[in-house]
Amino acid sequence: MSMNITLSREDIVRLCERVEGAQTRAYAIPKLTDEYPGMTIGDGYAVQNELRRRFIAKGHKLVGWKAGLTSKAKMQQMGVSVPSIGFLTDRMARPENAAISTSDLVHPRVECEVAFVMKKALAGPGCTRQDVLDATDYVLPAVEIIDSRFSGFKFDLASVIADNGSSARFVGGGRARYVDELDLRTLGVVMEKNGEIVGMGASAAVMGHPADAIAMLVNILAELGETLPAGSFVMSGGITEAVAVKPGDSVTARFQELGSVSMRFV
Ligand code: 0L1
Ligand code: MG
Repeated sequence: MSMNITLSREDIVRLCERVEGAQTRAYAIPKLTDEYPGMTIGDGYAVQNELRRRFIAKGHKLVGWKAGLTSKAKMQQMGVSVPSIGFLTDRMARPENAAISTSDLVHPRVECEVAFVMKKALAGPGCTRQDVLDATDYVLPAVEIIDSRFSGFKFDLASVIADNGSSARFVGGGRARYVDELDLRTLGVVMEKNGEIVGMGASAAVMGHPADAIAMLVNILAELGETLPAGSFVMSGGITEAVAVKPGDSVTARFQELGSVSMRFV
């Protein structure tokens, strides 16, 4: 993946302010490539890095990272062909069974994901599935609430990366397990909304093995000059398509071996 940056520093700051405004005040904006059709993936990460720098300067704490667009279902749903990464902060975390406000979100969708908590730091390039498994403290089930800030969820890869991979909220819970007790490729997952099944899949949908998505994430971090610290919370990517939610909906993600995670939207 080329991290070539073509935008000027002024344009990066301008686009970052545009994304930050849309995220913090919950309104939709046109995809950034409408104005900057030549935007590259490297430009997208330059905007995302500036956003991370600003949030941290305001006191938000970086707690981990997420891999996005890692399943065939997701890539088809969104019309893209390369995975992406985004950062996670303490402000995005919600407890299990939380009532999650939608008034500060544009058009939220939920995804079932396997989350990894690291006991050792990892650095790319060349990070492998085995490196990830050796560095993992435990895995747990999670639901990611994504919220593209782009009108109609219409975007391209450079825009979605600039929008921090549509990251908005996340809920971890269920039962934490050690990776050597599980076959992480074959975990079944069922997503229920208001008691009805709205999605199901197996964890192999995420790049063949969720730990491969974490290795990919570590290797992208290396291209950005970053490493994954010990203690990080890392989401490996949606196993099924993302499902839209609105106030009044309750969602339960049931994972084989890992228990379930529930929340409701208000
Ligand atoms: O976590 C994800 O896979 C989200 C990636 C961004 C695409 C979207 O907003 O659906
Ligand atoms: Mg996701």
